[in-house]
Amino acid sequence: MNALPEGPALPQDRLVRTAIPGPRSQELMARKKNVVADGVATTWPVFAARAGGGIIEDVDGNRLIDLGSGLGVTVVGNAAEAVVRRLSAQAARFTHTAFSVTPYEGYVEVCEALAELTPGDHAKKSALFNSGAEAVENAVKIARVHTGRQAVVVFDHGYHGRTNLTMAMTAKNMPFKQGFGPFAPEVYRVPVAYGYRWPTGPDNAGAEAAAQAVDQITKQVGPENVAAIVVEPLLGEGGIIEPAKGFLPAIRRFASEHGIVFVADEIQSGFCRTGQWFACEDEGVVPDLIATAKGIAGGLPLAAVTGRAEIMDAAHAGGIGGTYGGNPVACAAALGAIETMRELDLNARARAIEALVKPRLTAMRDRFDIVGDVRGRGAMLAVEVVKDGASKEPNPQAAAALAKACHQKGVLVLVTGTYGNVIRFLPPLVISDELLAEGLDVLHEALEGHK
Ligand code: PLZ
Repeated sequence: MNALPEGPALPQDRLVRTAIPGPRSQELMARKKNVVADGVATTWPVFAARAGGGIIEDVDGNRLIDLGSGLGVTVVGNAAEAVVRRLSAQAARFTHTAFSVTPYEGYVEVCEALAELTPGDHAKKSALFNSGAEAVENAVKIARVHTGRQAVVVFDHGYHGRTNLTMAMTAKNMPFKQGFGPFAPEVYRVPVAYGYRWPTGPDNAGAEAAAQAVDQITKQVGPENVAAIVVEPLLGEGGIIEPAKGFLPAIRRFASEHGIVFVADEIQSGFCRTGQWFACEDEGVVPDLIATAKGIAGGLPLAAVTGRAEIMDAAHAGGIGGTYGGNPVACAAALGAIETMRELDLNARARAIEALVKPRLTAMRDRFDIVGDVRGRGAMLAVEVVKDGASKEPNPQAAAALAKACHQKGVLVLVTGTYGNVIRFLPPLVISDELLAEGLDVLHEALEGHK
């Protein structure tokens, strides 16, 4: 492709010039060990010096292919031109006033963009926050005050954050919850349509999982007690699980029938990642509220809740907010990121990435018995690693070994999933076709060399 405007200054090629991690990274890791809490772990003991396009350059001068986007954040690439330009100009004017004390235009402009870009043509309003978890918490607060109800329904394999309420909403215990309880009450978990592991097969998963979820909500919670159903339209940390067709529309219908606020957590799947502005558009699902973060601001901490004006307005004045939410520099970055997504048509680019990567992953599945499943959309793709195709038994050891082999050759892939056996690909959308192909070559070699 390379239809991108003048490429970033950073050379767009893989270069492994030291052992990985190199000596300088090792030195920094030793310093980290002394002063950074052990709970803050790192996927890869390599320290960044520069990043842009599809490359992270480390402090030893190695250039690594980035298939992770810093946990799915840098959709527009690192240090994207429009992001840097706009945030620098804003930082020179002022860096903070607190929107709730002295407002500024950038916040309003971001909310205008969100009203335009999010699904549905109803009147919409937004509130801005700092992190994904904070956005999810606020979506729940708004849904509760709007409905006068307390219960929150979430799904198997769901991930919503690390704060107390969002830990309760997150499915996986280790490492996210272990030892950190007690967790917030009134959170109920129901099945999701995980096609690959659905007992009666992927074709039945959508309808059957929806029926089970509705049945459990009805019997165990009572729909009249449910404030919100919160779902990731394409589950990220749980293992890039696309709910089987029909599942999301059925849950959306059930929510409408019972006055339940349907909240889409698009923190990982939003902003062109899946080839659409938001993943829920794939089945035409219009959420009442949508939580966004990550891709929204090109790497600056910003998050949002956007939704039906009458729901968003339910909270009393001063009921939602925070010191930094919608920071002016982060808002400027968001406007730069959105400008970039539009200008480069990153939705089309995400679909082109899928067209390039998915057939290669499918070929790996056909060749290697430990590659059990290939899934995802756009630039949110994954392979699920198993002991063998027949048993589908999760194989987290092999997933970790494959990721490590890729890391040593200078390709950053992320391992995720409830069973720790999913290798996921969340590249920046401005990565070149050449780097993507080379990253896949390295994974292919790692599979060849496994065992
Ligand atoms: N909802 C769907 O993916 C963050 C977290 C990784 P924050 N995902 C990456 C880790 O180990 O912490 C995420 C998400 C979805 C909510 C969140 C939370 O967003 O910005 O990390 O709070």
